[in-house]
Amino acid sequence: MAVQRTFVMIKPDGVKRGLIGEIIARFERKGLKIKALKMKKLTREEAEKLYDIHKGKPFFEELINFVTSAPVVGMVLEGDEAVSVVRLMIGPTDGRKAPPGTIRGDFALSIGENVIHASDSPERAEYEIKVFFKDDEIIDW
Ligand code: IDP
Repeated sequence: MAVQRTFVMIKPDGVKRGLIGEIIARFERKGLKIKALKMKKLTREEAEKLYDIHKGKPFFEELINFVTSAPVVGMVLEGDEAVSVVRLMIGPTDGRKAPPGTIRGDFALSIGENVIHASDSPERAEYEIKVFFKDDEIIDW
């Protein structure tokens, strides 16, 4: 058993469409533990840090404009193999190709505005958690 932490962020489209509760409920029902939870409006600097690996790609500007356009909700989830479990639950990037039953499969119809972000490795999770949360916002329980 490998207990991991992962970073999840409900993107502006998910917040604006009123999907916060629906999405959090899925993670709670799965048995993942919420160790931190916060709504915030990302600054451009924070968004660029969060998505630093995509700098230079054709969609980078569009992505930064999108994730800074309205509030997002970030969370730290903990559980056995949390990184891969959450990636399975959110589905592939393109909402049009994501299978029904996944979050993107059920709620997204776009590759850019795809409702949710989740870290793709434990190392990336630790980096992204630090961009979004201060140490004392993560609760040990
Ligand atoms: P992921 O969110 O499934 O990990 P990544 O390839 O890491 O997907 O891309 C990060 C985010 O960048 C995506 O979730 C999406 O919002 C945006 N994105 C990725 N590819 C495209 C694209 O081709 N056009 C527009 N936006 C894109």
